[in-house]
Amino acid sequence: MQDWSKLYDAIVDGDDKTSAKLTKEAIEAGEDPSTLISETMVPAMAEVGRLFEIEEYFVPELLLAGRAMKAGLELLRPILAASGVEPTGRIVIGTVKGDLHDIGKNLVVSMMEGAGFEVIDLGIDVPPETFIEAVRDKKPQIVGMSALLTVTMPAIKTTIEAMVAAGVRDGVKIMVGGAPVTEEYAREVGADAFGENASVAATIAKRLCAEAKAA
Ligand code: B1M
Repeated sequence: MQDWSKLYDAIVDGDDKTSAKLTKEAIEAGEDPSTLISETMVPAMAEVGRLFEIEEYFVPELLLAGRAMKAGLELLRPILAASGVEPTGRIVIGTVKGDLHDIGKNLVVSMMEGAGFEVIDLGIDVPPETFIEAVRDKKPQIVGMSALLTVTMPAIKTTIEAMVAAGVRDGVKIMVGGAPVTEEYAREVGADAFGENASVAATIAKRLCAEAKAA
């Protein structure tokens, strides 16, 4: 892979125009989208998080960095999706209630699409009722929930409990993820799987889907 540190810098600096321009150049240079994301773009967002933690960055910088990351991801998404062949299965996914972070979730969506899944993306700040409605309407094999804040992580539990109460839990596999979420937490709240990152999530989704279809 070529040196794409300027793309890294563009994301850290929150420069969406340069991020898009350099991502385009990387595509034209034939870079593998997954490698570009995992080795350049995701580390840039981790650096943004570090700068926020040490109070060099504040919310406006987070917003700008998020926008710069998205500008690049939007260009890579169709390429990731095009690598899929047969529809592998259907996934309903969303960021849980109270949580506005969607960059990681969008990455998961792209990787799932790349793995051949039909993805119904419910967006951010998704209340339990919307997940339940989507399960009833779309009949997915998998429901994915993302949470990025320790204070919104409990919404995963609440959503699963609401799904149980509504009688829609048993027909689907549930995968959860996001920075504060752990394997242990996933087990504790009754999810079927924890996805540590987007590419692992796509691999696990294939297994879950096969299990759901076999059941
Ligand atoms: Co916020 N934020 N943020 N933020 N933000 C974090 C998460 C934080 C860790 C920053 C920090 O303090 N270091 C911190 C949370 C602390 C905590 O709870 N422990 C934090 C905070 C505090 C906040 C606010 C409260 C700030 C404030 O207002 N004072 C506020 C909350 C708003 C809300 O949600 N209600 C807030 C707001 C924002 C912005 C809106 C400004 C912006 C989001 C823009 C957007 O998403 N459109 C933002 C950003 C950008 C971040 C950081 C810097 C980057 C997040 C990100 O995109 N990471 C973040 C710091 C950090 O994470 N280092 C931070 C890159 C992304 C690729 O990784 O999302 O982890 P991630 O996704 C990974 C995996 O987790 C996994 O796969 C992805 C790809 O590999 N994954 C799944 C994710 N979902 C999955 C689902 C799966 C499977 C895998 O299955 C379904």
